[in-house]
Amino acid sequence: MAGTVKTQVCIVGSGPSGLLLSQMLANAGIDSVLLDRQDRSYIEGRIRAGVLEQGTVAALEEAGAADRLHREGLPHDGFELAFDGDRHRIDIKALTGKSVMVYGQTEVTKDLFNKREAAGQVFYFNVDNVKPTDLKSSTPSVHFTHEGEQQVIECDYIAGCDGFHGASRQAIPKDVLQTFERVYPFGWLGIMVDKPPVSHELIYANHERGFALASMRSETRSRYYVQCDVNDDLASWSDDRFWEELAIRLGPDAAANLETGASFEKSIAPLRSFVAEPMRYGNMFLAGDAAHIVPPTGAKGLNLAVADVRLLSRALIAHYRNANDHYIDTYSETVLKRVWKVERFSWQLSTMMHQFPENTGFEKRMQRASFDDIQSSETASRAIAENYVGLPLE
Ligand code: RFL
Ligand code: PHB
Repeated sequence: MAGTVKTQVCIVGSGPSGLLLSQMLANAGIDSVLLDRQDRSYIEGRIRAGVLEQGTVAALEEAGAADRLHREGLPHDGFELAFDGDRHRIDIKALTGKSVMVYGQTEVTKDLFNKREAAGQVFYFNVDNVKPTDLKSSTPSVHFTHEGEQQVIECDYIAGCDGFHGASRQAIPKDVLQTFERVYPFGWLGIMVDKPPVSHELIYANHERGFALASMRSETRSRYYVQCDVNDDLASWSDDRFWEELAIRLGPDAAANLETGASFEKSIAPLRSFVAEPMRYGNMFLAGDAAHIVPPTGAKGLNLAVADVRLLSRALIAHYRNANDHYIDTYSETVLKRVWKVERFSWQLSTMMHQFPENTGFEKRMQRASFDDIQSSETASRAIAENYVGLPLE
């Protein structure tokens, strides 16, 4: 199907941001077209986030895509911080009245795809050479190639939901776009294993050999991470080496319950903090990883993407329903205020919980003092808990 197609909103990127946006717009009677560089099975297979804030769950409920999440997700009322084997539980329920839900990004994406496909959403997969154009005009368009043919989507608005390596952010002129970045001098080696989790709650551990995280996807499937060199060869990380390292870093108390086995996924992810400003240029909006990246330490990436989409769908719905452009005009400013707070939290927790090669004894003692402060102060624990369960939308 080559040629020109018209729609109200052209959504570039069919990850969680793009899918949720299309669902929220469809619920309000607004048409969209979704395009992605990959295909559905590739997108569904990407193992990434695992912890959903209450606001994210609420957004999925509102979208009508939360039935399976409520059946299969694991509500968590707390998590642990560990420092050289000392453990401190952050009781997020007691401190904030809220909880979080453990449910994989793979499952969120599957649920949203199922809903969009059942509703007849127009998708273009495996597209190439994506180019958003005429962003300042009232008739912007997105050009791309699909199955060897040149294709154009003409629309009122473009939503750039195409992740960190996408084309949307690149379409903003260099003299307008400002970017802010910190690349961390290490990565996370993650594995998935079909064994019960070492603990029923997550454990974030700082050990002199490096960070470790014990997480899960279900009562029978665990997700574990250890800090590693970002250039490490995966082949040098046998399962045996991984289990040995994880046990040391979690400490003997936690490790006593560790059930090991053959991993079925193993990968290394870099850690980065990144923000692009502004998040609107003419009639194109950025949402999710297209505009910002957080290191995974606070479990914020997917949640931040969903918060963006909630604010973007509100803006577009107010425009189409009530001819009210207030939320369109304030989108970038409103979203960025929240983004920077979440960036701060993710950076702070990452800084406290990892071994940095350049750290001297001074920084190491600062890390320990931060942990001791959280352990002895309910106020300090509550500050962590409030960020972990998710800040208000605005
Ligand atoms: P995504 O998921 O990257 O989706 C973007 C989509 O855009 C497509 N695309 C293009 N399409 C058309 N044209 C182009 N030129 C395109 N370029 C790219 C891509 O194929 C893709 O389908 O962004 P989105 O939707 O904003 O969602 C963001 C989340 O995926 C992300 O924030 C989280 O996964 C981050 N993240 C984590 N977040 C958490 O909340 N908790 C976690 O535990 C967590 N762990 C992780 C993570 C991200 C990881 N990455 C990026 C490797 C672990 C890892 C390993
Ligand atoms: C995960 O389960 O993949 C996970 C959980 C919490 C994080 C990061 C990743 O902070």
